[in-house]
Amino acid sequence: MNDGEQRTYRPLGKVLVIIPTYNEAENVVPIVRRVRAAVPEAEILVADDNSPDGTGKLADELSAADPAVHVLHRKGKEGLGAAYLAGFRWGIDHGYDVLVEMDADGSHQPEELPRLLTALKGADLVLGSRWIPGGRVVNWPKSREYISRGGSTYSRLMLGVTIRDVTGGYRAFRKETLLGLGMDDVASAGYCFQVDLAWRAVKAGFHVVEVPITFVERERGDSKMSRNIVAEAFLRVTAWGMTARAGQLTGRRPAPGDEPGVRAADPAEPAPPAAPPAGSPSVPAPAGEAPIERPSQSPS
Ligand SMILES: Nc1nc2c(ncn2[C@@H]2O[C@H](COP(=O)(O)OP(=O)(O)OP(=O)(O)O)[C@@H](O)[C@H]2O)c(=O)[nH]1
Ligand SMILES: [Mg+2]
Repeated sequence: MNDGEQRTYRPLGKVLVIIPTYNEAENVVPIVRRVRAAVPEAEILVADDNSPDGTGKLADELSAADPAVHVLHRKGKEGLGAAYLAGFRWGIDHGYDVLVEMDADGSHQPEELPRLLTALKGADLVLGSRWIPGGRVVNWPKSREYISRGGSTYSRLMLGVTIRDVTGGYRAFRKETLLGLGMDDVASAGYCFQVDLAWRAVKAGFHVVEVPITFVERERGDSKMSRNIVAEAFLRVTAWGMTARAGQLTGRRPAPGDEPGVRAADPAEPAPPAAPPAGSPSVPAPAGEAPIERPSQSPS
C-alpha cells in the first residue's frame, strides 16, 4: 500500500551525495563532475578511507576548486558501511536534509538521481532498484547477477520484506529516516549494510519506495567485492531472520537494540506516522516507482 500518498512531506531541502572511495583514483574526478552536472543544487561528500592510490588527494583538489565538494578523510579501510555511517553523521551535523548513497565507480548513474529525488518528495527512503520492471544491469556477467538476485531473494524470504533489490546501494534518505532507524548500533560492514538499513527502515514503519535504475558495471578500477563480504551478508541475514522467527514463536516483542521480528506485510492496515509531517503539500508518487509494504507489527 502506498501510504506515502496519504502523508505530507517536508520539501527536500539541502541534498548531500555521499561517495565512499577506496582506490578510486580513476573514477573520483569523473563521478564528481557527473554529479555536479546532473544535480547542480546537490553538494558532494567524498568519504575516503586513506586510499593508497591518492584518491583522497584528488578529492581535495576537487574540493579546493568547488565549494560544493567536501572530503571526509578517514584513517584507513574500514568498509563501506563504516564510511557511509561517518558520511551520514557528517551530513546531518552540517545541516543537510537528504543523504544520498552513490558508488564512485559509475555503476550508479548520477543522471538518474533527479528521478530518485522526485520520488523522495513523497517517501522517507528511495531505493534505486535493478530488480523491478524498468530496472536493469549493463555489462554484468550472469554469475554476478545470480549472486545479487539470489542475495535479494534470500534476504526477502529470511526477513519477510517485500523489497525487490535489498542489497542495492543507490539510495536517497531523508535525514529523519536515518535518525529514526537507529544508526548507532549498525555493525554491518559490506553488502549487508544495505540490507540492514533497508530492513531497519521497513521495521520502523517508514515509507520506502523502489525506483528502477540502470546499473552499469564498473569500467575502471578494481572491485572491492570479496568472499568475506558475501559471507558476512549471508551470515548476518540468516542470524537476523532466525532471531526474528524465534521472537515470533515465543511471542516476545523486540526490544531496542534487538533484531525485532518482522511479520508478513499487511497492505490493508493503515500506516503509522513515521517521519514528522510538515506543513508542505503531499506530493503524489511518480510513475514507475514501487512502494514497499511495511510489516504490520510496529517496532517497540
Ligand atoms: N571509504 C570506503 N569506500 C569503500 C570501501 N569499500 C568499498 N568502497 C567504495 O564503495 C563503493 C562500492 O564498492 P565496489 O568495489 O564498487 O563494490 P561493488 O559495487 O559491490 O562491486 P563491483 O560491482 O565489482 O564494482 C565504491 O565507491 C568503493 O570505492 C571501504 O572500505 N571504504
Ligand atoms: Mg561497484
